[in-house]
Parts: sequence; structure tokens; C-alpha cells
Amino acid sequence: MDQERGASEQPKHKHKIIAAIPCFNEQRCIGSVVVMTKKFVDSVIVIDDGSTDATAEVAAEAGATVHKHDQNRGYGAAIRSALEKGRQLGADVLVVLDGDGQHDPSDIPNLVKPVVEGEADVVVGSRFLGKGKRPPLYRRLGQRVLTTATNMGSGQTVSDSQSGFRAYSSKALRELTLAESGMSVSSEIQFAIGKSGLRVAEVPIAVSYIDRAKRNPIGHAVSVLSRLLVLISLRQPLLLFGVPGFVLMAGGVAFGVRVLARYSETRELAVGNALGMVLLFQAGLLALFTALMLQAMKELMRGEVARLAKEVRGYTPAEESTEGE
Ligand SMILES: Nc1nc2c(ncn2[C@@H]2O[C@H](COP(=O)(O)OP(=O)(O)O)[C@@H](O)[C@H]2O)c(=O)[nH]1
Ligand SMILES: [Mg+2]
Repeated sequence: MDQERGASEQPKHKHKIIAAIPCFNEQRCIGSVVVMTKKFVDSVIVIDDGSTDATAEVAAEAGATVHKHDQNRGYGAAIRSALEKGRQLGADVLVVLDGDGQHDPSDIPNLVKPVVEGEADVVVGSRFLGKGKRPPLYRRLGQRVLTTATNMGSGQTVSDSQSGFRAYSSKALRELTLAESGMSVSSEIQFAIGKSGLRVAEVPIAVSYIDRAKRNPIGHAVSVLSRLLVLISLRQPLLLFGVPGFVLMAGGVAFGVRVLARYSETRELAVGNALGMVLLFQAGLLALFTALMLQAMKELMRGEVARLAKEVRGYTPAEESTEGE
């Protein structure tokens, strides 16, 4: 792929590469992010998610096409808009990066390479591969928990499940249908990848951590984790409820055996053990029942969801949008 930095108005690539930047109140950095990003792609779209500052004006002035949400709908909703715009504009590769300057646009050529070369449909820019500067320790710990949970639940293993720097092939743009509105969309994408048989690759990226985190890291981790539990329970109910259900019931049986043994020895009812038996057995039964119910729902809905997703893909909600450039 040829990369001519100076010739900014000519198509720079054999493939149509579009960048989309989800933003919420990023007037301070978005201008320079757009200008730097333009060097590496054919066009830049900024998804302004109901910002109350001058994000949209600055982005348009810097040369981006601005797609506005009339109110703040969340990062996930902005990612959905980004994929939708990429599809509409016929992108061969859609690159998504943050608008706060933490990502380095000069990583874009590396990120799009596996898609351009036909080796991957989704490329995740990983902060944990390579030798670059890594996030602060407390962030790394939180990220690790989220990545482990996402990897286990989705069956897809990546080193950085929460990265906001990604590239998508046109196939990925067609296949991915997402529902999460918040930051948990990054995990949801990983679940969706497994389901739709898309190929994933990871490349190392640099990140800068000059500013303090805007969101409370604990609140962020808890909100993503709780959504992850919902995602796992919907996709893998047998794993989330069935396995603990079995373990609880086995515990109940063990207590029951002890009650019987004690009774046959002493003719006394071991009240504590009996209570334990009843409680564990009931809890286990409830969990197993939930697992089976969710599994049945999942199987019933599978075909229906696929059909609806195909229909919805052709539909674009009417939204305000202002064009820059
Ligand atoms: N669309 C949208 N984007 C958001 C929202 N919150 C954050 N972002 C954007 O998502 C990117 C990453 O957010 P940031 O808060 O920097 O996350 P962090 O770097 O992981 O702490 C930035 O470009 C933000 O502007 C939101 O509510 N809606
Ligand atoms: Mg950030």
C-alpha cells in the first residue's frame, strides 16, 4: 500500500480508508487529532456524541465530516454510528480511534495492514504488545480483569479487549451488529467476532497518558463488568449459571449424605447440615433452571435475531448531521 503524505487531496490508497473518531467534549484535542489522522486516511468522520463544547466546530474546521448525535448516547452508540457511516461511504477499511489525543495516528498504517492484505477483518491496537509505554499500573490491572473476563466469555483471546484503536474490514462492517451503548461495546465486539466468524489480528500501538483518567476507574470497571455478565449470561448461560448450579447442587448432596450418615449413627437430625443441604440444593436448582431457560431462549431467538439484523442493516435512523469540509 502506498503512503504519500504530502498529496493530501489525491486518493492516497488503493483501498478506501476512512477514520471515525467518537468524541464527547474533546474540543481541546480533536483539531490536532483530525489533522494528524488525515495524513493517513482518505477521509475523517467525527462522531460528536452530544458534546456541549465546540468539538463539532473544531473538528469541521480541521477538515472532518461531523456526524452529530442530538444528545449524549454513549461510546457504544457512537461506535454503531461509526460502523454505519463506514458502510454507507463504502469504506474498505474503517479505522476507529479516540479523539483525546491518546492514540498516535501514525500507527494507522500498521493497524490497517492486516485488513488491506486480506489477513484480518478486525484489527485491535494493543497497548500491551510491543515495547511502547504501557498504561499506569492501576489501569493495567483493571484492563486485565476486563480482558480476562471478555476472553473467557467470548472464546476469543486478545491481549487488550478494551482498546479504542481498531480497524475493520468491509466484511466486518457488514457483519457486526451491536447493541451495547456504553464502553462495554469493546467487549461486545469481541463476542460478535466469535459469532460471525470474523478474523482478528492484534498490532502493538503507542498510547500516551498525560492527562488523568476522566472516568473513575472503579466505576468504569464495575459498569463494564456488569454488562459483561449480562453478555455472558445471554451467550453462554450454561457456563455462567449451569456450572455454578451443578457445584451448588453437588454441595447440597454432600450435606445430605452427612445428614443421613449422622442419622444412621445417632438417630439425631444434624440441623445445620440439613439446612445447608436445603439451601444449596435450592440455590443450585434455581441456577440450573435459569441456565436452561436462558439457553432455550437463546436457541429460539438465534434465527430470529439473524433475520432482524439483516433487515435493520438496511435502515438508517434519521439524525441531524452537519458536514464539514
Ligand atoms: N461518543 C462518545 N464518546 C465518548 C463518550 N465518553 C468518552 N468518549 C470518547 O471515547 C474516547 C475514549 O474515552 P476516554 O474517556 O478517553 O477513555 P479512556 O481513554 O479509556 O479513559 C474519547 O475519544 C472520548 O471522547 C461518550 O459518552 N460518547
Ligand atoms: Mg482517553
